[in-house]
Amino acid sequence: MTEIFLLARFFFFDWIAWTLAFLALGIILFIAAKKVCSTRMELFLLALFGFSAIFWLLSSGIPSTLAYPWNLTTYGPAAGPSLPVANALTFFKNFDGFERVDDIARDPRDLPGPIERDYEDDVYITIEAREVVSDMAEDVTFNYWTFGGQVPGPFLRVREGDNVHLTLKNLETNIHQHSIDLHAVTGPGGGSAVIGANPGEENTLDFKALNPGLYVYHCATPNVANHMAHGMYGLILVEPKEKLTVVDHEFYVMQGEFYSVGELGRKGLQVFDGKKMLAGDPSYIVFNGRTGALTDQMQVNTGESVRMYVGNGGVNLISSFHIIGEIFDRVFPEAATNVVLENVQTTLVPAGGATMVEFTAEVPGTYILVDHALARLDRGAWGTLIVNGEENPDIYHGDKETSDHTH
Ligand SMILES: [Cu+2]
Repeated sequence: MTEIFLLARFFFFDWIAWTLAFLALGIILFIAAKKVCSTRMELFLLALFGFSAIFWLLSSGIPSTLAYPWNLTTYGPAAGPSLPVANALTFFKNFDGFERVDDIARDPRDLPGPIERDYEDDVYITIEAREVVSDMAEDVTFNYWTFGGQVPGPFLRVREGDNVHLTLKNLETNIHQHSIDLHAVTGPGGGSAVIGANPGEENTLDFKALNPGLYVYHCATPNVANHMAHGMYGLILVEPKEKLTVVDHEFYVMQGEFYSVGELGRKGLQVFDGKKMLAGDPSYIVFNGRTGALTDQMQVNTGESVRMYVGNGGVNLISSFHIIGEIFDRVFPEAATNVVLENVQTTLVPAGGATMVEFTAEVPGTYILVDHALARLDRGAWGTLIVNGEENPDIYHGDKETSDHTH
């Protein structure tokens, strides 16, 4: 309930408090004017004040919290990003019944290992669409829509040529229909045409993984951008028949944007802002679902090889992925498994796309993962990789103690 109280307080201060302040001022003026003016003059002054007050309140902007675009006019192939009023009301009515997730961030180490077999097989996967409540930052609460209760969704791993049987369960407690469009699928809607399920339902998609590579999957229920901006995306790796090289560490990182009516850092439950999303003006830009999600989970030793599977759920921004102080020995651009670039500083991760980067850790210390459009760091787009081991003065040396530059 604290979140709802904070939200109510937000509404109050954003608008109602101003109205009350003007009313109080009006009453004071009325009493003062009564003593010195004629009744006619007093009515005139009062009307003048009233009009000024209304003009001021309107011109300072209809309070953003009340300007929620219930009926936004848009020109996409389906409904725009306004949430139906009934859904918003159901949300508040059921607020205490929603699943609370302690940590919305998926651990970057949470991915299955390499596929050992060298033949095609049938693979059965079930994913639950779960609408939950969790924190974007301390006391900043979001209603996340997820695959599997965390952001990003589970890392799926199959082999080129596999027959995949994917079931989507939409929990009964959810409010919205959900679906999955996998960019690894050849067929209408990337599978969303047959897997979409209403709350309490489940549907299965069967597909053959024809093309190797690392692909984004995401919810494709209209308004698609809206569902993605609530956290509904993940990655599926279709390993090539020839296999990827074996590395010491694999990590799973996914960038995404969140759009709230409350500005950056505003505490309490946040209301989704469809207008900000259409304008491409996110409040939060984060790795793995929330600010500060990647801290000490990614630890490697000097001399060890690392591969990162990096995706971008968007929905608007292209990520300029970079690790401060580390050069990518190899990049598989746009996650194509048969193209390799060597010695890359920063690589693009398109909205709805992915990349794979590989490097060997050589010098111990803390390395910061960023979207090198660096203003985005302050909205949350950074994480850390920790390299442990002996100093390597042939490669990196200074007279001062090394320190990490997180500040
Ligand atoms: Cu959805």
